Amino acid sequence: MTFIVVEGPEGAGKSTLVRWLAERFQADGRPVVTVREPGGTPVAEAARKVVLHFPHDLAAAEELFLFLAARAHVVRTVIRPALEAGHVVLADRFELSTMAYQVAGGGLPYDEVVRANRLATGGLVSDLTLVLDVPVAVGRERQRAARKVQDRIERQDDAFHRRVLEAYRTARGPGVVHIDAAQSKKAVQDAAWREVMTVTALSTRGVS
Ligand code: T5A
Repeated sequence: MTFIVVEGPEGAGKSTLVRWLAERFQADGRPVVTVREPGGTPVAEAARKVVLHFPHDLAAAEELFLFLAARAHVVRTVIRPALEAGHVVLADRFELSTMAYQVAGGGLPYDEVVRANRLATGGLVSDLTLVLDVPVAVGRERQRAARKVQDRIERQDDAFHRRVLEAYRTARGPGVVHIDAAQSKKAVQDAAWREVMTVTALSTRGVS
C-alpha cells in the first residue's frame, strides 16, 4: 500500500501526471485508486462546489474548513480503505495544498493549520509527494490554452500565486520530491516514475 500525492501550482500538470501514473500502475497489474482534492466523494464534491464556485466572499479560515471537511471525508471513506485493501492511492493535491494556499497565500497561522489538518486526516501522511514546479505565468498560460474556467482561488492576484509557488518551492520533508514541470510531459513522467519506483520498492509501511 502506497500513498502518492501530486502537488504544485495551477496548471503545473498534476492531473495529467496522475492520469498517466494510474495507467502506468494498471499496465503493471497494480490496483490503483485516484482521488482529486477537493473532491472524490459526494460530501467532498459538495464542499468543492461551495469553496470554488459559489459566488460568495469567503475568508481564508472559512475556505480552510471547507477544504478540511472534504479531506476528512475522502480520507475516511476512500483513501484509508483503499490503502488497507493494498491499493496504491494517487491523490491530485493533499495537505501541502492547504499549506501553500491557505497559509502562504491566505495568511493563516502555520501551526494551527498543521493541527487542524492532522485532525482531518487522522495523521495520514503520504509516502511520496511529487511537487511539480512551473512559473506562475507558464501554469496560467497552460490553463488558458486548455480553456479552463477560472475558479474563485485561481482568480486571486499574481502576488497570491507567487506566495503559493514559493511555499511549494521551499517545501521540504520526508518523501517530498521536486520535479521541474516546465519540461516536456515525457520528461516529467520519467522523473516521476523513477521516484515512484524507489518508494514502491521500499514501501513496507502500514496505515498510521
Ligand atoms: N486548493 C485545494 C486550496 O486552496 N487548498 C486545498 O487544500 C486544496 C486541496 C483546486 C483549487 O483548490 C485549491 C487549489 C486550486 O485553486 P483544481 O481545478 O482541482 O482546483 O486544480 P488545479 O490545480 O487548479 O487544476 P489544473 O487543471 O488547473 O492544473 P493541473 O492539474 O496542474 O494541470 P493539468 O494536468 O490539468 O494540465 C493543464 C494543461 O497543461 C498541459 C495539459 O495537457 C493541460 O492542457 N500540460 C502540459 N503542457 C506542456 N508540458 C507539460 N509538461 C504539461 N503537463 C500538462
